[in-house]
Amino acid sequence: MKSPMEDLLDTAEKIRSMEIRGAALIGRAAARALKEFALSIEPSDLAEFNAEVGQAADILLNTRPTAVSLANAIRMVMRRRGDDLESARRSLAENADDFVERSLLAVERIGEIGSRRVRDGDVILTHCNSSVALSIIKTAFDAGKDIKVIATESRPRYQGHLTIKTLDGWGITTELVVDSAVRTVINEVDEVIVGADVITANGSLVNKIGTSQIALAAHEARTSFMVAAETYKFSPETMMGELVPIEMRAAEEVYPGISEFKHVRVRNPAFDVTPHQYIDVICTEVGAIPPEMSYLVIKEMLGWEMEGRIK
Ligand code: RI2
Repeated sequence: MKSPMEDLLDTAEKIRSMEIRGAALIGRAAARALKEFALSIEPSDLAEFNAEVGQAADILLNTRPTAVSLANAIRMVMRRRGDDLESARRSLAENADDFVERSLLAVERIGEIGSRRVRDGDVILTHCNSSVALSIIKTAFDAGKDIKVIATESRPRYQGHLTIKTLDGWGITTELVVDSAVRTVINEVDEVIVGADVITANGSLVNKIGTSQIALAAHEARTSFMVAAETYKFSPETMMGELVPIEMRAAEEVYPGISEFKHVRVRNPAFDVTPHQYIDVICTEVGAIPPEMSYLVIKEMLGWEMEGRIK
């Protein structure tokens, strides 16, 4: 039998190594892991409970530095804790269940909202593997729209292979292209649909590396660029002026055996920033909004966060 901390470290390692990946999934995995941890530990009083849970939250938080879904999920799970040990334990577990439920509902709702913008006969280009972008595509397809998808490989981790597997399972006609083929095919595309790791206060998008080049190609070709993002992917920190840290991942992901070279290094940023000027719409569970409205989403939906930060 593993200890509660060993179980939590297992989940943290799965998130770090990307066995569990995708901004929404890591948020839900962190919420579930914190709940299990809180229900399994045996602290002697509330102070000890808070200290142990706080330590567990920090471990999860440090696994993927860019994804604000992780930070927002953890904060939502940790808020409003009771005045005694058992009520604190209970409210943490309830908050975790509530987060998971609302996160799953958001994916469904965004599917409905975003799919209304997809027309019969459209060709959609998607990058990486976003469960929320796929929800839009699936909802449009289930509504009887005749659509075709172009999916990028999404090097270096090839999340595009996960995307084509899912699309194939749904019976959606799909074409796989290398990342550098986007400009060649963009004139055949009616809309780009991508997910999000972070939306900043000014409406910019932080998403899988390569997204910003696609946005640039779409902008040049006058192709619509749609982002699918739950409200907990909006970053309150950016409202306080903070910049989003871009996760740098291992060189081996790009070139296994790179260490044999003496004069070559690999740079492997996992994400890039797409300026809001290149985004037509962000589909959230509270509506399809222009990127410029991101500030309001943070204020209205994540307002509780600001209260704690402005003294
Ligand atoms: P959903 C992924 O990051 C991709 O960048 C994807 O666009 C984003 O999370 C959102 O995914 P990674 O974990 O939450 O592959 O929409 O680095 O599933």
